[in-house]
Amino acid sequence: MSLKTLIALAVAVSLSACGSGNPTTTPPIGGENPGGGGGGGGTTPPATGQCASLLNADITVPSRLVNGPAACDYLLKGFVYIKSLLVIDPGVVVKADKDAVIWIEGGDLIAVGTAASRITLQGFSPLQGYWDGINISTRAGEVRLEYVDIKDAGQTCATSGCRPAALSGYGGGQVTLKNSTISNSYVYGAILENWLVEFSNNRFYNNRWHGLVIDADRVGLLDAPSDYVGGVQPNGFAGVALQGGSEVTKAVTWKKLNAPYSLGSFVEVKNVLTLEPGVKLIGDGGWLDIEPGGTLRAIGTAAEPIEFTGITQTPGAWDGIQFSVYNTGRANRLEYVKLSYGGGEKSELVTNGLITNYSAGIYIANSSIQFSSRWGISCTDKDEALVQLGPGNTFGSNAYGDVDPDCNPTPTP
Ligand SMILES: [Ca+2]
Repeated sequence: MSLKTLIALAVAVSLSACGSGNPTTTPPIGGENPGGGGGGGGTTPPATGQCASLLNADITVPSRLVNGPAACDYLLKGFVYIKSLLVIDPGVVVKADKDAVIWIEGGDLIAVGTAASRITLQGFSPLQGYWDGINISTRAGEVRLEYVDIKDAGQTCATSGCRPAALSGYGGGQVTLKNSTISNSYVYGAILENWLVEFSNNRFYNNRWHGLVIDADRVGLLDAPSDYVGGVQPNGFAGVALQGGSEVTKAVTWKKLNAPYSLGSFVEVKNVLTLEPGVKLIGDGGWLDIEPGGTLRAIGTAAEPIEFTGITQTPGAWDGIQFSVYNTGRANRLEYVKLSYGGGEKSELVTNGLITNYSAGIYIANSSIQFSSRWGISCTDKDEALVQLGPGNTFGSNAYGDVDPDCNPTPTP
């Protein structure tokens, strides 16, 4: 028996194991409301939603979803665990019943379409968050999504540690996302964590919150050609959200994208973080913490400065950049950087200025530091001249003053 026959057999077994014992033939669609069984929702499925097969049983043996002549190849119902290999062929259209979930639990999901024959995973009704989406568990294997369009997934969740997004997970597996789109989520489009290994040319649009939330250690994988804003169907928030509490543990460059980075909480920098000219970071009460071993190299140009600002033009709208207590690095550089509207009004947690410095060496030139709710630059160690001010800096409208005398700043060419 050939492998192909084996797989086909496996699919037949797997798919017929579900529901009505009505193997691969036309499942309930037609007049039946797939959302109706769970008491749900009163959304009438569109009349054109004829699906060829039902996908409502766990994938426990290697299986394949094939592209048949039907406009909808599979109806996804309920909570489907992927515990083995599931391959989705190019051109396959899966429509998801209300609240349906694909949960990758130890298995692999290989969904690789082509430019001409994309794979579609969408809600049976084109409503934001009609189904839950793809969840990648700690025990996931390889997840490869290429030329895949995920629509109408992404539901709210209330349990601790849950991830409200159409594509998200708990830190397992190896995930590739290329040439794909995620749209029409009721929450975030995707939350990509430390299992992300490859990312390029994706598009996030019409998601109710940010299109993308990403672990700070994976930001370096993001590419400029991807669309994080959504064009004429924008996401509710324009930024790429940095996951709160995540860390930069490897030397990395954050690229200039078509959206700013959003800092809603803190990010800890424990290695060398380089920002490309033109990078913009918008803080909403968050802060950047340059920890021991961490270095910030924010070197813009006159034409493309690097900007850190608040979500609103209010002093204290975000906290600021803190060079933490035991950071004794000497290679921090800020050139052609515009810092504004920080100072820590919201959280009172760590910062005492747009820049708060304990023991790091920082060179600042051709930069502007304005509209802090506290100091422009605050320091604690007056015995050592740790802040070197190069040419071309401008200060203004900082509530406590521009440069804390404890900084004992050294003018430096
Ligand atoms: Ca088809």
